[in-house]
Amino acid sequence: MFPGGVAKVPGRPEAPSGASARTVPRVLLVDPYLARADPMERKFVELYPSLGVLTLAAVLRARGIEVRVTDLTFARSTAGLRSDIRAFQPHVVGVHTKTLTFLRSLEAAHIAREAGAVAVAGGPDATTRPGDYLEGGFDTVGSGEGEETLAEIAWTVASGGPIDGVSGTIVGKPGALVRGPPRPFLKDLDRLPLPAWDLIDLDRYLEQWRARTGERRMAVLTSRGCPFDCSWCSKPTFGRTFRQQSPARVLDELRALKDRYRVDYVRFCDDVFGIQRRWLEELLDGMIREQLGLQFECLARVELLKPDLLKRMRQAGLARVYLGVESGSQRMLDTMNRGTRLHQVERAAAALRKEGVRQYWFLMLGYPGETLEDVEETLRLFRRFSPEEYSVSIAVPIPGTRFYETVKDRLVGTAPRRHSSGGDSLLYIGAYPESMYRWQQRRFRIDAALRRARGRLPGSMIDGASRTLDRLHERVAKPILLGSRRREAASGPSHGTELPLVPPRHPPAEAAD
Ligand code: B12
Ligand code: SF4
Repeated sequence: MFPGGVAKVPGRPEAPSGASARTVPRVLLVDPYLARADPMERKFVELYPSLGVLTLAAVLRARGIEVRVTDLTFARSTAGLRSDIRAFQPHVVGVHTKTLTFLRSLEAAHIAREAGAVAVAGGPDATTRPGDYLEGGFDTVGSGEGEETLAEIAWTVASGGPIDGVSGTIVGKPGALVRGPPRPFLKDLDRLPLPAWDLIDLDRYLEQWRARTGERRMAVLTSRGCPFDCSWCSKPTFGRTFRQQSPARVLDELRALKDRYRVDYVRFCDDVFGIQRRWLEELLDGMIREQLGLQFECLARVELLKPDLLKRMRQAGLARVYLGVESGSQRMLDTMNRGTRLHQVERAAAALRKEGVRQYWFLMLGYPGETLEDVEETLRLFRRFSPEEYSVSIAVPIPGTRFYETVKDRLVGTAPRRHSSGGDSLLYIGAYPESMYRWQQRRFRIDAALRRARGRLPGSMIDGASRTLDRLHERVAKPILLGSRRREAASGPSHGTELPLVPPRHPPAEAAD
């Protein structure tokens, strides 16, 4: 079992010299995401700094802890981490983890421990599978919401105390994990200081956005958690809780971004933005009243986007909405426990079009129970509304979700492209072979390209091409691909237990722009 106190970890140097009850802790926070390592991200760059890291840093600083951040996002390698640790001599190195960055997180732990620091993993991936991080070299995992936990770890380490037993931590190894007492969620998000934007090169992020889009874009979070319960969704950090900041606190943050960093476009990163209508109206009124002149985008649920509300959102600067449409089949929406009705999708899509707001649809293929007729319904819906942008991903079973539980005995092969963003492989034995889903993805792409040509080509030509594509699907592709399922069944696909890669919740796999 993990022995606890810093200096007792075998094979590691003593805690940084002079640690005592009065020592001010030094914490280095690391975001190990390296954009260059992800081909998908390189292609469709969607770069924002991690708000988790920036909020943790701000809270630690407010507690009198010395904090620095090593953000590898624009780095060429992890070399900078070594030099930062050498220069700062932190007591604690806290690493923000996502599935995508697993191996680089372990490397960071190794570098931290070599330098005598305590390596702490936190964030969505370490919270989901703490054992892998502990086995991979971390001293402890700060599970779930991290502000209080990391502050307590920092003070404990700096004073030479043992860290096993700190609330919210997990130590040990797979099969023998030892959890500290549970850490209650923060009650009042308004008490969080503004994110520590000054600790990273924020201008680098803003400038890459300006070069791409003409706007200085930044991410803002107004709430934590989501009360809905879609069966494929993983919510490792905040679960089904829902807490939000007051509209006044959000306005403070928007004003600060505008005044200090000349931000003119905001992405609200909430799981679902504007869950409570009155709250949203208050925020929108504030944005209009204060003439912030910001444009914004958000992820919303279709049933919340009533036409009158949308008008107000537009006035306040709404430029783009991400919609989890997922399927054009009501039966599939119900199977996913999505909680939305098709007529709500149609109403929201039509209202967005009317208001001139760009819509980005998330669509999902391959969810258990889906038939080819369901896919046709999704394609028909997609054709009717031709969203400006979209992604069609193949459903990814994420551990901890009901979807994963349904298919966990049928996981297949190994997750391809370990370092890419995922969502384009079938990771379990589904109703059809992976090639069928890939072909279906292509149909959506071709169709979207045809619709984009509207205005340049006669409508009849576009509709004709669509029909030809459908015939090609029915008469050629479908029989061949269904045949390949029979061949696969005969030869027996290889089973595996590799952890599936990331979920299909985010752009930008196939933006149709
Ligand atoms: C906004 C967002 C994005 C934005 C911005 C990303 C960014 N740089 O932060 C965009 C759209 C660019 C994006 C991209 C991706 N995202 Co994203 N994203 C989110 C989202 C919706 C909010 C993130 C956020 O700001 N949370 C709020 C902060 C406060 O929470 P937090 O980061 O989890 O941090 C808290 C705790 O985790 C903990 N903590 C965090 N770090 C540490 C470190 C230590 C040491 C400790 C003790 C604690 C601790 O304390 C923090 C404060 O309480 C989350 C879902 C969610 N609700 O969290 C998904 C989520 C983080 N994204 C996810 C994924 C998969 C991705 C992509 C890989 C998608 C893709 N296919 O391309 C990319 C990765 C890009 C990248 N740079 O890493 C997954 C991660 C799952 C996993 N196990 O890895 C999540 C959880 C969504 C989900 N349910 O699947 N994402
Ligand atoms: S998919 Fe969106 S709405 Fe559904 S549970 Fe997850 S975060 Fe909530």
